Formats: sequence, C-alpha cells, structure tokens
Amino acid sequence: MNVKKVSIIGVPMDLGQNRRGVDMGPSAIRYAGVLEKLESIDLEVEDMGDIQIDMPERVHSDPAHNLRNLKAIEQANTRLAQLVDQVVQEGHFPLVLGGDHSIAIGTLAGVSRHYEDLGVIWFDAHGDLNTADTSPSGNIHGMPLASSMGVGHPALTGLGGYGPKVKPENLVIIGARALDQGEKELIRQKGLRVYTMHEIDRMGMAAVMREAIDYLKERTDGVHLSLDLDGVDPTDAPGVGTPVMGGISYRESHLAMEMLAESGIVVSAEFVEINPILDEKNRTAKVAVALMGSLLGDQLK
Ligand code: 5AB
Ligand code: MN
Ligand code: MN
Ligand code: MN
Repeated sequence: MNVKKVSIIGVPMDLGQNRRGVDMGPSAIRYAGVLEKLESIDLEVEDMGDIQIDMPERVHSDPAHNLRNLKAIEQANTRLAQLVDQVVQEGHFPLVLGGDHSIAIGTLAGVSRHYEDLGVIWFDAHGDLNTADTSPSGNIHGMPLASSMGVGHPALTGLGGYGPKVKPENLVIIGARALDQGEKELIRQKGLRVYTMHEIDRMGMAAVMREAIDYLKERTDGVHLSLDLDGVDPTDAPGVGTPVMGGISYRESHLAMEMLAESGIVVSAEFVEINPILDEKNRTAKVAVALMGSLLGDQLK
C-alpha cells in the first residue's frame, strides 16, 4: 500500500439509529491505541479530532417520513464530506472513526469526487440498502449504501452537491446475513455483487477476497473500505447495536484486511458502529484497531 500519511477523523454520530452509545466509538478506538498501532508500523499519522455532532436531545424530530434525524444527519455528513475531501486533496489516507454507519454517506461524498470509478467494499452483516420506503426502522444507518448508489431521499443521494457516488457494479458486499426484503429486491434489480456468509462458508474467505479484489482492481481506480464491526461475529465483536449471529471470524477478518493491504487498492477507510456501552472491556474497539493495523500493512513490515 502506498500510504504516505494517515489522517484520522472522528465522527461521534448516533443520530442514524436509536441506541445510545455509538457516539462514543471514536473515543473507544483512540483509547484502544489507534495512534500507537499505526505509528508502530511506521506510518505518519495526524489526528484531526472529532467533528461536532448535535446531541439527540437537542435535535428536533424530523418531518421527513421514515427518516429519523434527516436534517441533522445531512448537516453532519456535509461537514464530514468537506473534511474528507480536503484530506484526499492533500494526498493523505482518510481513516474515519464512527459513529453509526450513516456517516458513510459523508465519507463517500468526500472521497468519490476524486475518483472516476470508485470501488466500495461494504463489510457488514447488513446491506444498508434501505430507503424510507423499504426501511423497517426509519434509521438512516440502514440506508447509506442505497443513498451512495443514488437510491433514496435527495438530501442523502445528492449530499455534497453530486451523486451517485458509486456505480452499482463497483460495489462488493461482504459478510451479509441479515437482509430485508426491500434490500434483496434492490440487490436483484441492480445485480449487486454480494458475498453472504453462505459464500464465505462455501468458498472460504481467501477465495472470496481474491475474487473481490480481482474484480475491483480491473474496473475501479481506487477502493473505499466501509467496515461495520457487526460484520465480525458477535463473539469477537460484542460491542455493536445490531449484532447478528454467524458472522465473520476474527481471523477471517484479519485475512481480508491483509489481502487488501497486499493488493494496494484501498484509498480510504471507515470503521463504524462500535458501541462501548454494549461492549466488554473495549474489546470491539481493540478488534477494530487490530484490523486497521492489518489493513494498513502491519503484516507486510
Ligand atoms: B448497520 C435494518 N436493516 O434498516 C434497518 O448496522 C438494520 O449500519 C440496519 O448495518 C443496520 O433498520 C444498519 C433492520
Ligand atoms: Mn501533508
Ligand atoms: Mn451492520
Ligand atoms: Mn452497516
């Protein structure tokens, strides 16, 4: 990987869902030693601190149908997009710390304008492919991938003044095991490439990653990794708001990161959905930091 300098951006966002605690994710990740980890692999790191996010208590309920906190999420993501844009412009690697997964809308808005054909790896138990029309919850953390693909409310699909951010064919979902009916229909309609747990069981993680990397390498000019910690099995990553049994193991997750490091295709990343209140002694944040290390070349040195 050709990373010169890593710029860390914390996004203490919890407005995209309705369990408290995920706003503490950036602190938990810092406490788990992200700076030390990245410096130990000889990377230059700058911590840009946290973006200002409004507290749920101060956010007025949003009139938009089935889109909880839409306005506040749009505003925060617009700021995040500007910051990420600036980091990419400086030639640094943006490492965004969540926060709930609604922040991917802002990260992708900041990264994608720098690439003609951005690829995305969506590592997650969920598809995050809902819209207000299909969402069972109204929670925007279940919508960022649809939004970034151009499907959903214009405040989200057009965030940053343009869209879509990613073409359906430039996208790979890994680890899915809890897809809603509307998401399955969108996957079929757009022909999305999804490696569910079934494919991971059958093919093994190495073959899945080999295929995914070859596929993206051929058609994209850079790949964003969006890693939701609930993609990892809850026995290894218990501190998440929407755990789903039968996930990717700790070692399989590392293998995936190591293969991405080797491939050199990743240009930006975010690690989201850690909820320290639901965690056991900050284990999930420690897993995240270890995975960040592998993604950024820990095993190559
Ligand atoms: B996460 C669900 N599909 O839309 C919904 O954690 C869960 O960012 C979304 O992947 C989970 O509410 C969102 C039922
Ligand atoms: Mn610089
Ligand atoms: Mn998820
Ligand atoms: Mn997610």
